[in-house]
Amino acid sequence: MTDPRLDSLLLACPGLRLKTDPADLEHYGRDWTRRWTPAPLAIALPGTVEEVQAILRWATAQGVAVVPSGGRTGLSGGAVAAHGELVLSLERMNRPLAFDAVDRTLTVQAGMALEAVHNTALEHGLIYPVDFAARGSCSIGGNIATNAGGIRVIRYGNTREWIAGLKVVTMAGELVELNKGLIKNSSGYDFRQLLIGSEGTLGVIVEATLKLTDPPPASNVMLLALPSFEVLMQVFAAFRERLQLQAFEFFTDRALEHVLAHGAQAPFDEVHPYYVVTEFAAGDGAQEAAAMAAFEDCMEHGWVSDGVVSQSDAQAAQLWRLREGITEAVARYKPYKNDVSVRISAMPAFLAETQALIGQAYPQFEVVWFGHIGDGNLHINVLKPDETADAEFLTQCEHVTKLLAGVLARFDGSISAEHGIGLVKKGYLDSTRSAPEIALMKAVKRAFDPQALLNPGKVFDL
Ligand code: 2HG
Ligand code: ZN
Repeated sequence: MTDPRLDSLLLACPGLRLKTDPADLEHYGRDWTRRWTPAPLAIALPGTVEEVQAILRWATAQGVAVVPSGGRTGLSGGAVAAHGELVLSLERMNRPLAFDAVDRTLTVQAGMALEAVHNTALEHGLIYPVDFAARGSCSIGGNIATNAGGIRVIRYGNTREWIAGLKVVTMAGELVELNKGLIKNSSGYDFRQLLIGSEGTLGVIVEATLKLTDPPPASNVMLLALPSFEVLMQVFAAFRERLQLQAFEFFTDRALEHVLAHGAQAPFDEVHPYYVVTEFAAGDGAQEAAAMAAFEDCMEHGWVSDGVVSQSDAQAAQLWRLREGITEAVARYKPYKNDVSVRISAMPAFLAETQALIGQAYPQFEVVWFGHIGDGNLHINVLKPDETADAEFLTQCEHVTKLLAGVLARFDGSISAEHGIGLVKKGYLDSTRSAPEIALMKAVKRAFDPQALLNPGKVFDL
């Protein structure tokens, strides 16, 4: 072990598992953004809450910066360690701890993968309903730290709605229990909600008590082809009026092209400019009839040009793949990602304006549009042209984001709907949050972490 600080860490936390191999530093020092060169001091892999406390006490005493680390599937650089920080990986703390049938809660360690949480809930006949494509690799602690959204927000809300309690270790090494699984608790500030979405800047989440609910009946998935995006909201209204929607997702022909090139099966013989994937309860005659009525209504109005409904679970998975496979299918083009939201009602106007703006400023760009349109959340992926150098592409994309931030400010939208601010969007935070709000955020950060050692430089610079 080369750095003497690590000897003192092992004295403070005897038996702590540490990794310092260059390959490990590289692996744990980055997330899915791939923009920064990882350069952590070392990787600490505690196995207990007490070890997390000892690490943070040591870091505070030594003035060492710490980056909390889950599955590192984030898209905003929130888990990047590029400046000699100690990475605190929760990956060994990945077990379910307790299930309570009366409270309908599942208490888990923060390093548990979302998919493992889903499976454990199902073993008890219940579901944890937050879901998205990275389910196999992301960790529940990371989901909570970013208030992750995903494909079922329209039905169940964000991660925020599903957290009954948190155990958090502060930089002082203190363990705080937030809300303790209570449903009603009007005893002052709700630090649980403050920690949710704080992107690892206020404390390290070590355990979470998750709310569970009844599984929905089996679901049907319908893929719709749309002639234009102007009709998107009419289609949404037609379906939402008649059905309890579990998802309402959108993507363009460009997005589909990439997923097909990546091995998915074409859903229709013809190409259409826009597509929607929607999900609703199956095996319920009334829901199915309502879905058909909505579809026919849309066809009559010319809002929909074609459609297909899943006839089996396998076909439902195939249709979902067309939407969930987009991120992976475009990954090889090193896309610059924007994850924005506006009120649902403003979506068509916002889409028209931003499409025109980007098209005029950078006509050479291939832009892949998709997202959780039923929540007003759009993912805008700008693909890097092969001939453009990385640095030049980044400068151009930063300019695009600046333009986008201007439009968002006018629409009262958000520069990050569900991925977080991290490093990627901190320069644009003021398009969404006012100066007094940002000042309050900084004051809160100082109260939790006076030396600014926890995930420094993420969300804002102090
Ligand atoms: C999704 O909705 C994820 O698939 C990823 O939030 C979005 O890759 C993206 O831009
Ligand atoms: Zn998303």
